[in-house]
Amino acid sequence: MTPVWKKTPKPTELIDRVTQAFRLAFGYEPTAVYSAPGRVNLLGEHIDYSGGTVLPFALPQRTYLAVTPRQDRLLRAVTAQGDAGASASSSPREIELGAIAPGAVEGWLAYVAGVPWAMAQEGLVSRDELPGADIAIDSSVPLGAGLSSSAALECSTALAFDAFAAANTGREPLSASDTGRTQLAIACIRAENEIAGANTGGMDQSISLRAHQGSVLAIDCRDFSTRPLTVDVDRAGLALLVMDTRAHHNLSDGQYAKRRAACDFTADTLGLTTLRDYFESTPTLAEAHQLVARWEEQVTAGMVDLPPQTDLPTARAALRHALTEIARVEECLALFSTAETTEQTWAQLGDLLNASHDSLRDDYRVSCDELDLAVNAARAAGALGARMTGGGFGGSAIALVSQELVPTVAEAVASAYERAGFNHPEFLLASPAASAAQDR
Ligand code: GAF
Repeated sequence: MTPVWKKTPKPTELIDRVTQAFRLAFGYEPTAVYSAPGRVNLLGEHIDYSGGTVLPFALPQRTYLAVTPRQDRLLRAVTAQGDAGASASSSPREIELGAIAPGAVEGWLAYVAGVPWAMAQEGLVSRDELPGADIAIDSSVPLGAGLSSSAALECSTALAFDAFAAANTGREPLSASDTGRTQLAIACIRAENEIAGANTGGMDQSISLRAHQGSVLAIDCRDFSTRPLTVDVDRAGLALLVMDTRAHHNLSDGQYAKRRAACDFTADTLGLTTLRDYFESTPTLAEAHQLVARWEEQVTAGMVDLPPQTDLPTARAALRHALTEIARVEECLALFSTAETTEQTWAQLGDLLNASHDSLRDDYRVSCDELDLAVNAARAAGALGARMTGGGFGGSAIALVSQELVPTVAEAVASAYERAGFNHPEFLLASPAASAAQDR
């Protein structure tokens, strides 16, 4: 079975396309174009909301916004994409800035409208500093593929409204500094949680606004401090193959929120702010397993106040995933703490990716048949390691593969999908790209 490779239009093509879409929708020229990237997470899945460190990097695939601020407070937006699985809107959708509130906006417009609302709620702008806007959207980040198309839309919107507020007040845009970008990321998280209704952590917005070109970014989600990490797969003759299962994932259908609530609740019953705080020092896998055992003893001794209906095996498995994943990231950080990598470094990274997937599949239960098949077929065809990336329940998996094996692995995954009767998967090679920026 011949694998299908995703085609990513060049940035200049997308900038022209979104500019043209703006002209068609609104009948005049946009004043600026902004864009923000999607992401792949190398390791550290479903632990951002538990205060763990995550290891994402930005993709070259980006969401583009052509914009013009308005004289009034009306927001009008048109998109070439629409919601995952739905068709694009041909005529603009609109809402007054003053009407934006939790529950008031549905679908893709919530990811746009939520941002100026959240920027005002966070005190980053006063309500009067924000004008309405006309916006056209186009994107090369595949929707519903677990590559963070929602955050790319929020973060490009944040750059636009940040620039409007800066122009109106004469101050520097927040996007000019990493501290300002962190504040914008926090507003985007709030937009996603409160207006779009997806109770996600902060990984996706942080990487989209704060990525370092060429590096993985280690984000400590206790305080969103970051440090770039060199994971130079290319120099080692390796590649990171992204396998989009084309089984659409959706983070606002309740499954994601359930997992997060279980972690928040468990931390709470232990008197902790996040599960990361259960570790006494730098997390290790040995300590992660000891802590799970200690928790079980405490539960058995009645020292943890759990409601009677708590499903203990599920709660234990979720705790085990969170703690071991937090520790796996620390192992990965140690592996890449020196500039020199050996074959063994990459083999160990492969093992960490495999262990992460197995934990997400068996303990945390956020994988699905399509993701497991991609991971298994890639491993069997010679990948050093493979795992789902992002929220799961569909979306994409990644495989660490030697460059000469890429066609073989992609072919093996495509053939396995054909035999299973799944949608044809689509492939791309990922490399760390730049953060959100103004393009025109
Ligand atoms: C999604 C969420 F948006 C992130 O916050 C993160 O929890 C991820 O799933 C899982 O690691 O992308």
